[in-house]
Amino acid sequence: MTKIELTGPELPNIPWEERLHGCSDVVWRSQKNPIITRQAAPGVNSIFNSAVVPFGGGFAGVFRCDSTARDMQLRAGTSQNGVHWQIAPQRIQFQCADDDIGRFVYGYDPRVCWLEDRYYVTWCNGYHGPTIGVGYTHDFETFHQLENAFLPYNRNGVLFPRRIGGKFAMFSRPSDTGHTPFGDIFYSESPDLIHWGCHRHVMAPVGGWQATKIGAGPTPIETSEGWLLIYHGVLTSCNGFVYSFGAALLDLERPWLVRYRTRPYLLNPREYYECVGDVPNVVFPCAALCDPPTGRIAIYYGGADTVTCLAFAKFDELMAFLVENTL
Ligand code: BMA
Repeated sequence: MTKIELTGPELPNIPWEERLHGCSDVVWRSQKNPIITRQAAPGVNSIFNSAVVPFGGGFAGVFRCDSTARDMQLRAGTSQNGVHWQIAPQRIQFQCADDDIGRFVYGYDPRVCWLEDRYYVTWCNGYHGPTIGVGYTHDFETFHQLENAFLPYNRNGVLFPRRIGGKFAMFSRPSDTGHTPFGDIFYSESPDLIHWGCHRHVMAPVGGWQATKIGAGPTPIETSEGWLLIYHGVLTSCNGFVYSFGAALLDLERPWLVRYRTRPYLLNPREYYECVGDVPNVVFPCAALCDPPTGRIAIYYGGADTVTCLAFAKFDELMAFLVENTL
């Protein structure tokens, strides 16, 4: 097999910590975890399941902040180093041409994707149940909201960072009104980011850590041999759901075709801040940064629905693990 290359722009200031001596994990945690706690913003119960991107020589992001009133909000944030974050004291107020769509009900689990000329935000948006909200920003100060991508009920809407076959592309996970006990990843395309169709099935739960439901995580990462998708999977234990994450490599031009998919998880809840919190036993990835020249990958994930954490991987090692441990 030809060597798989990470493509895309370089990011020399990517947050990075080497794997500790004696650790053989393919994905390892930051020693600074949790990097963001409720102390980072006023009136906040928890900051987790959040998305970051390179921005203006540093970093910016959209953060899931559940308030002390337990409203599920999105707030903007900025950082010089990707580790220490300034989170806005108020929620994002999207500007929207249609009051019915723009009315705030709740927003959670954001993803952020640089696509052509702006940063798009997708999130789980309350509109007669959960569905996929779509918006954009140029500066992380003013945010605009477009139409919801799908009918309720849907979650985990994740845009691709470029058009595929001339169309915008998104993963999503049709679900229900509650703590959905099922869930497959689907692919959809759109000519305009408003009208979505040509839906294709990508992956179903298969057993083990990914037995109950699965959902796309960070924006897919382009490689020479396909899209690297980091995704969460859920196991139903006698004590409730356990959220882990793994990875898959999907066909470049037809991303609903799965080439490789990890049978073992890459990271599962083990540390205190992943096992103890508002929802125990959750690691939930929503963003990844990459630096192609060094192969460094930094993964941002929520811990126990309470804090935001950081983990690291090396691209070559991750790809070798994926190929050697595929389903
Ligand atoms: C999912 C979402 C996530 C959350 C997870 C575990 O359904 O609500 O935001 O992290 O459940 O509670």
